[in-house]
Amino acid sequence: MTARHLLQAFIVIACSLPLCQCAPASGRVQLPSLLDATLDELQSGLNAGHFTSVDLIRAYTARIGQVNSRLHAVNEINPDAVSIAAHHDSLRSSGNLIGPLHGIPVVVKDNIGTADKMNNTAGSFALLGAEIPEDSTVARKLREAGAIVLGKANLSQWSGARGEITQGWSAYGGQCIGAYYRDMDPDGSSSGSGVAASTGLAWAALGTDTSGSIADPSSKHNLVGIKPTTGLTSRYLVVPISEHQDSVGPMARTVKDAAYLLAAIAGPDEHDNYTSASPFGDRVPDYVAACKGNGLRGRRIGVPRHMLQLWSDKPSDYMLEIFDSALDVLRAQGAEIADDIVLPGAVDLLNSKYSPFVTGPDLMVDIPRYFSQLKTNPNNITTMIQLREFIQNDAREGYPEKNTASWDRGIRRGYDNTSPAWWANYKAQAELAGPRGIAGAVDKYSLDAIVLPTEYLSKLAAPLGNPVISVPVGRTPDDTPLEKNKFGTLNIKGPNQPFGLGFTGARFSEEILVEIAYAFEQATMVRKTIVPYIQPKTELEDIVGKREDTNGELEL
Ligand SMILES: *[C@@H]1O[C@H](CO)[C@@H](O)[C@H](O)[C@H]1NC(C)=O
Ligand SMILES: *[C@@H]1O[C@H](CO)[C@@H](O)[C@H](O)[C@H]1NC(C)=O
Ligand SMILES: *[C@@H]1O[C@H](CO)[C@@H](O)[C@H](O)[C@H]1NC(C)=O
Ligand SMILES: CC(=O)N[C@H]1CO[C@H](CO)[C@@H](O)[C@@H]1O
Repeated sequence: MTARHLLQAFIVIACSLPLCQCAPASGRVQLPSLLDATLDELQSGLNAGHFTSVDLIRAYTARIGQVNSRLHAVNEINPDAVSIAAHHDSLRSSGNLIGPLHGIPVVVKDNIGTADKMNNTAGSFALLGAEIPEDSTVARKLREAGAIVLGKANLSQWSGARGEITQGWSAYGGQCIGAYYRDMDPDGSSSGSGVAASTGLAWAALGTDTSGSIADPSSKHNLVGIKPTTGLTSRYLVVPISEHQDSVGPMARTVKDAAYLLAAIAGPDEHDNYTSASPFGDRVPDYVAACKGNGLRGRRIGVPRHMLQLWSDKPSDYMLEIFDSALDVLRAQGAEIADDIVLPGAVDLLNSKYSPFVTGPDLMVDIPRYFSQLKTNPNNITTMIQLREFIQNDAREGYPEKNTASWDRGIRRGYDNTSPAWWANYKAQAELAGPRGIAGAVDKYSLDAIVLPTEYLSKLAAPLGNPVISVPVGRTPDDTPLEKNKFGTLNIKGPNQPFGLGFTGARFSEEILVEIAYAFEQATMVRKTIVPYIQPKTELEDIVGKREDTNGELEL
């Protein structure tokens, strides 16, 4: 262990004392800062009566109002949030807590259905005004854990599955922008979930992932993201891309908070038969308990370094240096690093020889199935051809500047996911991603996990729905030049750009990954060292004890 690491370990011990819980000498209660507030901090403040859930809703709503015209992170706010919070406050004062997330505001990506006054648009006017028969299963489970769904987060429209369009843009929500440097491309497709959780517009967010859409934006927005194994969380009444790859998961600011959210939403669902692949039945592991001291001791972690060179966009020297020092931290915490392991399927997997022929046909079947589940379908859309027609003819949808290339291809080729050609592709891809990919490496090298900078890892885990967890690890230096994305619309590189360390492993190995990620996070605590340059101003101090005037407007 180097001197630097000893210092780091010392700082971690000093900082992990629960300073915020103590009232300062002045006697005035110190309320948690909403940029970083954890569930434990919020719950202890709520239980102590320092603030209420109504205060939280008012504070977060004010914060959304302060940044949303620039960042476009939130599409809708739940008009009933204050009254729901008031109900949760009265339950709390009579000692009746619904669950671990009691009275805590969460935003969900605007493809996760909620049977309330909010729409579920996937960012498109094609779904505005559509009604679903009930809550999506994950929204229901959030509410059963006590959470308040405060709003719907912007996203890359149709989760990025419509065509060649800047990440984070949707017709309904506008262009979402990242908060860490000027005109920051927000990545996606869970862009608004990333911005909302990272700038403290809610306690945390749910995103969805088909091929990196939770892990990648979590990395770019300085968050902990968990893309659960496909089948650990239900996709019922979530606007889909691919039944074989989609997964709903947490985007939060700490590993423990992400674990709380995962615990709330995981579990079997008769409406999503992929959940019957879970080995856990009703008894999902205790992901919160997995956040304990020594989760790295004795773990074997593989590093497929060759995968860093498989992309046209190679990691910078700076990123490699941080990555190598992260490996030192893993070793110092007791893990054994199997360096330079080889995943022989990775090259063919990552050059997309198969994946468009798996997820492309899936969406042609799965999106119409979503429409068929609607209770009201205002535009009478039932097929992909009708959906494309709507998008191409409604001026608000930005066509043709924003195209429909993914759907054009699917319609032209008559894609469907039951054809013999589809199964041949799926089998070929599964061989690369499984025996010649993660499962093969886990077996051959006796690994608990595989680690890489998140953006080099997430696509490897996508085809067979392997889990990924991303933890903040560093940021780009202040003198990093701005670089435009391929559309010339936003900057895809720049200074102060956060990035994450990503871990993947066997399917349904989330408990181990949470243990590992928690131990790494506690040994490094990078999140709070990286600060967004756009931040909302309102804090609980500005809200607590302040009255509403007769119009329901906040007096600040
Ligand atoms: C949902 O969409 C309808 C338009 O169809 C709109 O009137 C309503 O305000 C939207 N709900 C919210 C919470 O914005
Ligand atoms: C799983 O559910 C889908 C959609 O509800 C259905 O089409 C499919 O037949 C089901 N598969 C099995 C094996 O039950
Ligand atoms: C959808 O169908 C209903 C019932 O047939 C009809 O009343 C309505 O006008 C249709 N809406 C559109 C936008 O075509
Ligand atoms: C809640 C909120 O601020 N919604 C906005 C989302 O973005 C669209 C497009 O810019 C606005 O019209 C909404 O008011």
